[in-house]
Order: sequence, then structure tokens, then C-alpha cells
Amino acid sequence: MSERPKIFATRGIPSPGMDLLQEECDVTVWPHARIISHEELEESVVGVDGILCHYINKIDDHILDAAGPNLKVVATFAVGYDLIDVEACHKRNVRVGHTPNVLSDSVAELAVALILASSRRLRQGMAAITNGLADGKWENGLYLCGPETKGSTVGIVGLGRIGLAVARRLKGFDVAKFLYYDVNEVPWAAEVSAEFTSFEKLLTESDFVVACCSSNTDNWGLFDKAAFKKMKSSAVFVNVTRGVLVNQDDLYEALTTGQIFAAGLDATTPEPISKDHPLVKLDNCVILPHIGSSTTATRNTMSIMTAKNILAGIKGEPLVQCVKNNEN
Ligand code: 8YV
Repeated sequence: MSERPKIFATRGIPSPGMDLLQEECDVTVWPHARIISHEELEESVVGVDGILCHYINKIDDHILDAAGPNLKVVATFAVGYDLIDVEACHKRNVRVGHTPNVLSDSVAELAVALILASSRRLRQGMAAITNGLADGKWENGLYLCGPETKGSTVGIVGLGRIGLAVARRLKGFDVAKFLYYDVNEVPWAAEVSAEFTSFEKLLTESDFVVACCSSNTDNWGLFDKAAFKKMKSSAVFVNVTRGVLVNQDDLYEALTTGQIFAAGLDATTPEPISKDHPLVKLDNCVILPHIGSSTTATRNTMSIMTAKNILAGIKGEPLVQCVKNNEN
């Protein structure tokens, strides 16, 4: 009997994908709730045919060397592959799969949720209830006002699949104007009448600044002291991509000195962020544990795509979604 391919998964994935994978492969899943360390990952991948990783795992030469010559595919349960050294994989003929498109709508939905939660001050409103407003603590004047999306200018940094999905949704909120900043002008901007602009103009003119771009070393720390200083004092900043885009000390200063009104973050550095982090204590900052793609339907679809990427990779067939090698 020929041996079944061996897969190491840094975390589980929903059963539609996991079941598919287990029909053909022996899958070992990192058994602990905590995130696997780089050293532990090195030890776990020895001799495997495929690695199923998550956006938070770094896949570099050390991991690839540890895995050895059987390794054919690395598939991440994510669209973003910023921690995967794709060149190093390709040098070893290891293909890299990811999950684009299928999560754009759920991430965009969460971006809208963060825009609303931080502008409409849901955190303070909920705290007011749990702190006992109904127990005679109602104060006249507790209106918890904030900026409104209707008639606003929304600046989208990165008008890719997710950025476009955010703009499509916000059109329904009667936003007056969309600005976008990206490496290049994109033709699909016309669908939402978004105007291509400089980063500076986007910052100074937007009521809502939404980071949707993928992360690469060029944009680490893009949102820093200088950027927050350019924003309106009534501006709301939302990040649904990667925490490294933001200098969190500068964001803290911006939020505590009235440089900007509020922030909504689905991505932080590190992840998960400590409950003792200064940003977590601010009531004008809504922080979520990176749940942009966390709808049942999206996660199930991602799991199937990830499993199919692995299965294709170990058979030497084209991946469903392959990173940067012109397969699709
Ligand atoms: C993760 C993400 O996939 O797709 C990405 O790049 O960051 C997320 O959707 C998700 O959190 C599961 O790890």
C-alpha cells in the first residue's frame, strides 16, 4: 500500500475542507490553542508533503529546509501571504496557494461594521448600558454623537477586491465621495466613482480612512504620526488588513490628543493584542481579533479552497488559487 501524503496544519480549518483533505491525506494539526512558534513549526514539518498554514505563520527558508524534499505545496488559509517567502518556495518547486476573492465580501462587511461601531460610539454606548444607565444613572446630554457616513468622503487605501467591496457597500449609505490611493490607478474604480488621489489628499479630505491594502515592506508604518496629523479631527480610521501598516504608538497619541475621532481595528501588532495594551483601554478604539473573514459561509468556502490547493499541489496539478506563478 502506498503511503498517504502527510500534511501538517498549524491550526484546524472548518470541516468541509478538513474532511476533503483527510479523505486523501494524513493530516496532523497543531494540537494547542496557542499559536505555534517558529521553532515548533520547524520541528513539526519534517518530511511532510504539504503545509497548511494561517496568515500568522512565517514560512521561510528554515521551515522549508526543515520540511525537506517531499514538500510540494504550502497553502495558507488566507488571501494575504505576506509572511510566506514565496521566492524561497518557488526556488524549491514548492507552490503556494491562498484564498483570494471568496473572503472579500465578509471582510468588507466587517470594515463597514467597524466604521459604524467607531463612528457611532458603540463601545461607549454598550458600556453605558452595562454600567447601569437604567439604574438611575441616565444623564441628560449622554448623546454619544459621532460623525455620519451620509454625505461623507470615504478614503480607501488599496482599492483591490476588498476595497472595492467596501465602497460598493458604502454606496448604500449615501456617501458623497470616494477617494482612493493605490500603487496604480485601477479601472474598476469607475464602478463606485472613486477618484484616484495622493495619500496626502486622501488623509486631509476624508471623513473615514479605510486601510484595505495588502501588506508589504513598502507600506509598513504607513499610518504614522505624520499621517494621523494630516487627518481631520473628526476622522475615523479603520484597518482591516495588517497591523504592521500602523504605528500603534502614533495611533494612540492621535486618539488621545484629539487628532482623530476614533479608530476601528481588525488587525493589530501583535496578534492577538494583549488586554493590557494601551489601545485596548481607549473607549474611542474598537479592536477585534482579526475576524474579517469569519462568517460561517466564507470560512467554509476558504477551507475547501485551501484543501483543494493542497490536494492539487501534492498531485502536481494546477492549484485553484496559486500565488504568483501564472497558473491562474
Ligand atoms: C485570515 C486574513 O485568513 O485572509 C487573510 O489574509 O488575514 C484572514 O482572513 C483568517 O483570519 C484566518 O486565519
